[in-house]
Amino acid sequence: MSRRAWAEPWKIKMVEHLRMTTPEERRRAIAEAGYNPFLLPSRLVYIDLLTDSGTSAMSDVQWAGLMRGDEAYAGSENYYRLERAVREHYGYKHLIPTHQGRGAEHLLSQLCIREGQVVPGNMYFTTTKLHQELAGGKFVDVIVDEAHDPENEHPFKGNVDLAKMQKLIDDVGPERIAYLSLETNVNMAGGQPCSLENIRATCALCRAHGVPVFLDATRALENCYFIQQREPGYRDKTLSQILREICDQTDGCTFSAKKDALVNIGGFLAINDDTLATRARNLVVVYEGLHTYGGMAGRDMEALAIGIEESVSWAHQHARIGQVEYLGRKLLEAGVPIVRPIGSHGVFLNAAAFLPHVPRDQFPAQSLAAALYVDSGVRGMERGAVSAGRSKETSQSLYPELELVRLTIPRRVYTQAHMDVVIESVAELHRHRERVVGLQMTYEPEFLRFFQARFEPVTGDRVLRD
Ligand code: PLI
Repeated sequence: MSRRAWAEPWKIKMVEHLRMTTPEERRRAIAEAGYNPFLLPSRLVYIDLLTDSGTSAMSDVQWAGLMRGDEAYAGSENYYRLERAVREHYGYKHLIPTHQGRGAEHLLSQLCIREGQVVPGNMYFTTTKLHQELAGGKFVDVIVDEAHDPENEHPFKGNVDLAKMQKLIDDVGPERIAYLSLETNVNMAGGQPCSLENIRATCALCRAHGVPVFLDATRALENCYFIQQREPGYRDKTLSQILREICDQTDGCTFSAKKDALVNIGGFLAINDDTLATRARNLVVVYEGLHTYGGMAGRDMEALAIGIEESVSWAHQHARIGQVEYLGRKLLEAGVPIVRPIGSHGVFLNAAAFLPHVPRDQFPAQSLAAALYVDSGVRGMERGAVSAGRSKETSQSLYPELELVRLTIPRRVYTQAHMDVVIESVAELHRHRERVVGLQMTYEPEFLRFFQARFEPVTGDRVLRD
């Protein structure tokens, strides 16, 4: 333990004013939003912990980079700068830019999945799984069992269960497996990392059977920080070195630049295989844009290239993950049930344990997120049964073991005092948890229902009783 306190390796140059709201305004707003925080106007949100996606504060260097945008339709200078940054830090040979992560997922799924194939992964992610299904694939979960247990303190809950992966290969045959979709710092498990030992063993197993491995590198650097902190042998390595060790095991990656890379929009597909890259460059022009911008402006690519350089900084990740740990530790001290170990990009409230009086089919996590907004204007996100959606085969609603509210921390945006406000509100709600009322769904969209579904309280007209 260091003897001295530490702080963020930056200072604030510009501020954005927040609007305070009254409880009455918030009650009205959440009712109008169908008790879905995604449908709230952000001007009515005080502390916005909906997501860490696209919500980072860019640095002065990134803002200056926007002025160097070369807005050429073809062959923008910023594309080549981005290509160099991706090659240096992620190591892949070919870069195909996309407008954001799901654009890359779409391309990869269309290129590599054939009807009837299975796509194993270390827990599902909403958009990733949907694109796999739309391409005719079937997602199969091969994450370790510990990931499904919010109390389990395993340091690498993102790991692939090698026995599950081997069994899948034996059961369906390697030719029916499109690829392994390997997510670093598994979002839906609570921001839980994979160990390099496990990544190496998993990739070796796949290689031995000719199964390609594509990384979801969206939060790979946060994963690298955990490896550096927790895995023997990595203390003296840089995050960039660890990142290369991970990427070098794999055939390519999809990437949402809106997280690790500290920009508000962007993404890419990066691959090593020349033939696949040619096919990807052909497909990207159909859905995203020319292969040297893929939906991003030149200035976006410049900010992203700089963001990648900034994201490999240990001091940055130490402060970013340190802030999440601060929030998590204080909530644990207040007796609030959260996913442990504390993850990298947010603190995940265990809504099933938080609200034992709300049955699963009344969406405890959705109810808790709505009640938290009413209490303090803090916006979190449901990550439970609503997010899981329905089974592709049976159309029945899925009830994953994890029923969570994610309090996601944007990078370089909020202060420790903001975290204290969140802690007070969550702790107070927990002390008076019987006030929270369950919800029923009144509108369900066909795809990714959590974004736009609407709800109403099962009794009375309030999600948070007085
Ligand atoms: O939101 P996109 O399309 O840039 O990226 C999709 C995406 C892919 N993989 C992972 C692990 C994600 O977390 C992810 C997006 N996550 C969001 C929007 C989030 O709030 O976590």
